[in-house]
Amino acid sequence: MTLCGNGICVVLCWFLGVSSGLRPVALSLDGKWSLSNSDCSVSLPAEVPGCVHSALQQQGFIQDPYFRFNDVSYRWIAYDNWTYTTTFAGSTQLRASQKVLLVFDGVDTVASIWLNGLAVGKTDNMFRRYDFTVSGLLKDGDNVLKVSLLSPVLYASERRKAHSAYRVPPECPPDVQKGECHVNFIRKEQSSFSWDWGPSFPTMGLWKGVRLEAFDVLQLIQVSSVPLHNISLSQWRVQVDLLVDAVQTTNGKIILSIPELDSEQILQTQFLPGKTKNSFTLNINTSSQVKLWWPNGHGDQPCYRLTVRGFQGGFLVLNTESKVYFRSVELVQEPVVGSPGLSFYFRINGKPIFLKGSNWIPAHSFQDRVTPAVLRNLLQSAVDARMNALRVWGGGVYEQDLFYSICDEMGIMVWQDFMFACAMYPTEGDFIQTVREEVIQQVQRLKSHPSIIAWSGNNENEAALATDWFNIPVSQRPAYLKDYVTLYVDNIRAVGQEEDQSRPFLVSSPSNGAESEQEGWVASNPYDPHYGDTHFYSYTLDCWDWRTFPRTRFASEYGFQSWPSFSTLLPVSIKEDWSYNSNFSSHRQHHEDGNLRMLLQAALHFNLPNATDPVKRFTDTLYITQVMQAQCVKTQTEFYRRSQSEIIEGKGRTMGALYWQLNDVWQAPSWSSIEFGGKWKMLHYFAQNFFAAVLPVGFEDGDTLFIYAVSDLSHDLKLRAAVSVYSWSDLDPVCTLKSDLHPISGGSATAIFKQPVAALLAGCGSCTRLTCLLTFHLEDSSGQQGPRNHHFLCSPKDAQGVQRPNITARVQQDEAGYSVTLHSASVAAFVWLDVGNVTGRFGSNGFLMTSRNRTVRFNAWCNTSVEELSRSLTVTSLRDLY
Ligand code: BMA
Repeated sequence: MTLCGNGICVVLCWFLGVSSGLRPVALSLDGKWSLSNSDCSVSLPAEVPGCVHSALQQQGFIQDPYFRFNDVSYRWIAYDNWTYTTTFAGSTQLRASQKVLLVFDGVDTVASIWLNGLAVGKTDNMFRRYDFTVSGLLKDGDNVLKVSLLSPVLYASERRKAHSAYRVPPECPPDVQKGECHVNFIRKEQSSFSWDWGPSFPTMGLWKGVRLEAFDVLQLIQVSSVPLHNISLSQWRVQVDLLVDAVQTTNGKIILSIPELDSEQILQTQFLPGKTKNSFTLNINTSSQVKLWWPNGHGDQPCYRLTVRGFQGGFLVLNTESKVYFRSVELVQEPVVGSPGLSFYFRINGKPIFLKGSNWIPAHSFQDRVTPAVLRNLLQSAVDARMNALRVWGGGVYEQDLFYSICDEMGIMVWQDFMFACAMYPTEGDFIQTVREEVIQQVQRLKSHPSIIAWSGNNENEAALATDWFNIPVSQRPAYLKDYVTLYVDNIRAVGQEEDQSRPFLVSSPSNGAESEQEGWVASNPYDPHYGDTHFYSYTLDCWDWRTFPRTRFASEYGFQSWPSFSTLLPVSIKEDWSYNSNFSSHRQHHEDGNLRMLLQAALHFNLPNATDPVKRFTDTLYITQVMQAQCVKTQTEFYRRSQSEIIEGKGRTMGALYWQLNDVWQAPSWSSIEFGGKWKMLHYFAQNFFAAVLPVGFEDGDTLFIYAVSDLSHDLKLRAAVSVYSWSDLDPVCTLKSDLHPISGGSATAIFKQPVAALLAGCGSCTRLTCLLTFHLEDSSGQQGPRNHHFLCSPKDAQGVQRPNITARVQQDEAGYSVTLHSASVAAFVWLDVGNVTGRFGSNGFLMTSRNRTVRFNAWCNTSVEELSRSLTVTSLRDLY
């Protein structure tokens, strides 16, 4: 079958002016503009697309905004108003066209737009595309286009003042975030006024392209296609929507075709004047075999080429080509035997799928720096950690097209939030109006992507109301509930569902799904584990104790903070910052008591660093926070994965584990598993194992050791657990045990080993909980299946017999790349290889070393050498800290 060659399937759109025979003209206005502040004391060249902060830095007016405390030093930028100006030549061809549109793909955020001194329009929503008709306003020769941006901070504050009838909380972020207030009053990236993992950089600018489009007949604004499956007829059809701007009523015919599926449809059509959405259906030839799109780990992601051509009186008036992928998605919420409540899981192409992954936040405060390479690297890292899903969180941005195209290609399922988070929102007419348009445009833009499997109205706003985060007086509660339903149900959901019926629509995350709807859209407890999805954070409870986790249907957020590595902090800090108690370390921490909580959690199981050298103590502390985070998230994720087939005390059948959070917006402590710049934290290396398709999970319940075999495969297996008991003081196992072979169905978690720890140790030399630890794996007749795992019988800080491993390392190069061969003198836990600022990643890292030698591959992302790697390499394990 011919698929879209090499993933390159360009969308071509061109439109012919039929009457004049002229092609429409598109004139890009991207490139160098000039920029000035309100009193013209600062003026400079500025790149479009781009933002004020980036322009100021590029022209040397400011330093790196991420350096040290610059987020606070540069606060003034967002309190000023800024004007972007460009001059362009107005050709006769442009001016002769029937219609000329000035198109902004994204304006951040509140602006008035002037062409040759005349006002052409206003903007108030960074998530919308704007176009303004400028026919008649263009001159021959030079035309001057100005975009005047209002300070987003002052605008938000004005809107807040104007909203005097009642509060729309929260007014301001907590002080520790050093942010700006009232972000909920402006339709802009909500985390740009600060978040608990990110700085306050309220950006301003033209963050997407600007151009003129001139045409005589019609212009295609958006083409989208959604495959729909009729199960009873086992037939596919593709619904194709064309958003068209026609100069006058245009009759003609449309030809839809997918040549590879031998499917074509010719339809008569009439485009009415102005902007209209026109829907067509292409029935797929039932004798053609449709290859389906599958999530990563469940199959391939084949795509087909769809062509749409429009003719008027024999002339081609539109011609576009795009990709179509076929898959179905259902969110199953139905009664569960032995459990009150409803199930909550996704069925893709009829197959129940456990979602494994994380939550995505903006990859930079300045979106103009999110390059294709940055996106590819992060998404490849997600896939390399065996994720099949990401949630695009509602406090950031609707990501750029490329993000979703890569997810399509890689099989990453996307749970797409609408951009509302952790707040109440106003519901005045103009706010609702702009939100409706935002939702229409975003759904039209994104709905062709098979990767998106669900829309979700907001992040945590149902929970905020239900559990009263903002101390709303009881008497006023009905008004807030009404506003909530107005915004998310009567508008966002209604508009979203009108545009796209092909996927489930959730109103909030977390929510109780269908049960929330029953309870009037705000459930009394949206965290109820018997329904929907949950978010769960606890920093004080012991994360090694799985009993503290909710046995939920679907864990869409959970996590622990850690610090990024020293090499990531280096470019934004100086020597005096390199201690855990420095002003810098507190400044970068935006979560109340975050630095302390990390150490308290770590101290439950580990000795904390006590080096006298201050820098070593600092880097050791960074390391121990990563150890703590990796182990905590591992324990919690393994708990969710092993809970997929069981109902215990009425709870279970967990079908999703999306930890908080995948990536970082800057160099600071956060819940991420990937540091700003792309370096993997220990957690990300752990994810490679805890998200493996076949995984052994070990845990204790009432002093009995259980090992579960978890399988995401489609076929059944027969597996046994093989357990090795090691003494902390010796690299040779004290004893080994094997279970019987057990049948393991595809897509299940099954207990295959059970033994009281005391009995196990009694049969194993002189082992005690303090002197020994366990490793285990799954195997069948063909050998080991899935990764090796381990289980500590006590906290490593209490372990007896732990030796200094004195690990030595040798870097080598062969045809396949680089490798590091380690030699250890003893059992070593959380062995961590770090090559500083040499970018790349190891095959595995943070592992438990129970052998004298181990070779680890290093995949370099840039040119390096054995010398550079040897020079940069440090090896740390738990025993090196104290
Ligand atoms: C969740 C998220 C974010 C936040 C994270 C960590 O609630 O939705 O708002 O960053 O917790 O606190």
